Amino acid sequence: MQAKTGTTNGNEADRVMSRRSALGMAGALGAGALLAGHSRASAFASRASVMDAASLGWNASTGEYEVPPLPYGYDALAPHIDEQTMRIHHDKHHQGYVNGLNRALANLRDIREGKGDIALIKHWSRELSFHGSGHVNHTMFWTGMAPEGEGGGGYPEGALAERIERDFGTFEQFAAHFKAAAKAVEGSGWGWLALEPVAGKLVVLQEEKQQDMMMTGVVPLLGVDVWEHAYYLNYQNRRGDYLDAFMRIVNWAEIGRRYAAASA
Ligand code: MN3
Repeated sequence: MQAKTGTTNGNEADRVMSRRSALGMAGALGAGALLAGHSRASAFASRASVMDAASLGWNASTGEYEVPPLPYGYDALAPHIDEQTMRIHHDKHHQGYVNGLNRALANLRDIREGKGDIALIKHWSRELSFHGSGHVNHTMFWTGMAPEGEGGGGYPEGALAERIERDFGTFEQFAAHFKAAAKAVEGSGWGWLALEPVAGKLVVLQEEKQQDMMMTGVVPLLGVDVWEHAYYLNYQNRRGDYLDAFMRIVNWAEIGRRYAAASA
């Protein structure tokens, strides 16, 4: 996804865009073209650096996505998230989203080439949105956590901390808002801290399933999975307890890096 910029440093922006892998898949990450050519294009050009192709598991030689390995051991987040939950969640659930994403892309390619059933284009488009978002969400989820005391927990620092205070009042008010929104997701879904990059404003969003109710153009920064598969073995119906535990393993350095990349 190449975008022309209307800025005086367009060559630099184009170079950055070509070096980085633009995602263009999840709605949350795919709206850059909307503002390409406008004065704020630079905000979107930098958005891709929240993740790169390798960290998203893109295999250019096969043309398929793969599940990236966890950046820590399966038991590293215990007792907040137990080893069995991590194994099932990463190896089975996340793998399922990647399989569904690759299957949707293959079926849409077949339709384009006249080998598929064009009557199913709505089905495969929905599959792409659901599984593609599931892959992006989980990839950001794993790397957005770290073992408590080894990068996990504590507080954001620097520019992110300042922006949280500007937009939410205090960190505690943000945390209460974030946990309440995630706890109140109806059914399966996610809680997100995201950046609306045009105004440079942080927002908290509820996402249902893997993709519904996000806000077009926002850059996701911190997501918590509130599907029951994420916590039920340990917490059963106590989603709020799981969210309290999650806050003790947030990798704020990584979230701060994402914020810096998204707002550069
Ligand atoms: Mn999940």
